[in-house]
Amino acid sequence: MNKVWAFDLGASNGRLMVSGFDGNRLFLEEVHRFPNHPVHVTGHYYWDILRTFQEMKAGIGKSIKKGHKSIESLSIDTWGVDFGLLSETGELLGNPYSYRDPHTKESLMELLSVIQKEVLYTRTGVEPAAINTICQLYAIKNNNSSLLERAKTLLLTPNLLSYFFSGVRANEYTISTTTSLFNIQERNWDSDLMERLNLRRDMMADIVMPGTILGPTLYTIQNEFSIGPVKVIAGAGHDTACALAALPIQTENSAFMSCGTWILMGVQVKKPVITEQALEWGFTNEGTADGEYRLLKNIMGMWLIQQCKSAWSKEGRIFTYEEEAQLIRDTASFTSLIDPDDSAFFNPNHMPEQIRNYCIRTGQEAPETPGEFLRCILVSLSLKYRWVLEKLEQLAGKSIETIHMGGGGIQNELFCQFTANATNRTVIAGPVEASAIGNSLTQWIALGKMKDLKEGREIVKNSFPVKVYEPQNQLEWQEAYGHFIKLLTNYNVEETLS
Ligand code: LRH
Repeated sequence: MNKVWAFDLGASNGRLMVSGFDGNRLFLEEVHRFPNHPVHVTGHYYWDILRTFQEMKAGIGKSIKKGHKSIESLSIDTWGVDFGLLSETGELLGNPYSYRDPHTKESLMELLSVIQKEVLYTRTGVEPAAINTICQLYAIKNNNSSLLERAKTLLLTPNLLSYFFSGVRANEYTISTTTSLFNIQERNWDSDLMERLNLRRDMMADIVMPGTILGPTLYTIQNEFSIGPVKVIAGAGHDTACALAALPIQTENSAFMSCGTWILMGVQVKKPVITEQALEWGFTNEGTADGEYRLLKNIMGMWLIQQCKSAWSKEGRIFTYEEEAQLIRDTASFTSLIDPDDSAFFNPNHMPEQIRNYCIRTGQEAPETPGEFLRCILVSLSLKYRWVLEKLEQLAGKSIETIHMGGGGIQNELFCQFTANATNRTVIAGPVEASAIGNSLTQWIALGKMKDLKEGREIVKNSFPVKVYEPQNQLEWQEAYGHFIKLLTNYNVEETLS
């Protein structure tokens, strides 16, 4: 059976999956998993991208050791917006900044004083936010301009890594649409926008569509592993685009949720939705693996839980997933609620303390025990999805009957059930490894082994199980939603990410 390597990198861990396809069914095997966190040093957050590359190569080594033969190609998907800079001679210039670096703190305001928010949104379809590539570049220009002067090429994270494998410099469509430098009408880098901000358009490597075969692996890679050439494919480079590609969505009346460090909730649309309302509610239009658009909202997802657990583990309190679930079950229902997207939660030193402060500030009982924190987070996230779902229905002009959830977050069954309860919609959860599977689909299509994504989704449906959650306890969830809306109204819902 032919196989491909799908590297799926998130902002908390990365993995190499081997995907096999026998013409009818897809098979997936995890070969290597590694932590992937930004490094905090001298007040900045950087990606240790060479370490990441080293881990990716360790994955290749393991795969070969396991006897995986006939690997046809590889592709890489990652989180959005971050990038690396290359010199004239093709060397990496420093460690890429993480989107959580505080250097962009002022840059959104500064940028919006040059380009009006509405103009930026109309041109790019992306919610103006400090994490976006455009703000990061603007911050570097203002604070570290010599770095930009030396830069010859900007490559977005998946494309930087595929450059390390192939030596080819190209940016891929889905990841390029996350930058807020991509003109959504012209479907290319926005030269005028860049000129107005004094950013160099010539740095932006050309955009290629998902499924472009960049070339064979470099000889150095082949020699290192004593293997022949493997095709390096720019499949869908953005993890969210990959996740959407793999979800077994059957009807137009479905929303998707990609559940990882961030939770992205949206619908696929043929044309971007760029309206005053969409801007006001903080919705973004990004590219899909089949060249259309995902109208979605970024929601601060598992990050809140990851950060609480990291604070607790420093105090020696470590919980298994089963223990976490039990703690949540043993805790009273709707005692305190937060807006998960409040800017206080973006990158605090101590997440539990921020959550407590938020509750006190908003006149609620503050959580004390891990169970209370976890329940507060999960319930609040689920209620936020209901809010997003209602707005999505209005913006897309259709009703949403089912929600397809994919990604690591769905391993938490309570989380899926809460989402069904809060939204009063059927939730179809699976596959967990949606991004890696979507990544492999774009490779199988590029290799001519599958016709298109429609066929790919059908194959996913027949290859991986899903779990269905029906809404429960509507009375109490309706009431909780009422409280949540009051909270958002009183404490400014769109004070997000900026
Ligand atoms: C999710 C994601 C999201 C972003 C963020 C930085 O992984 O790609 O779409 O905006 O990471």
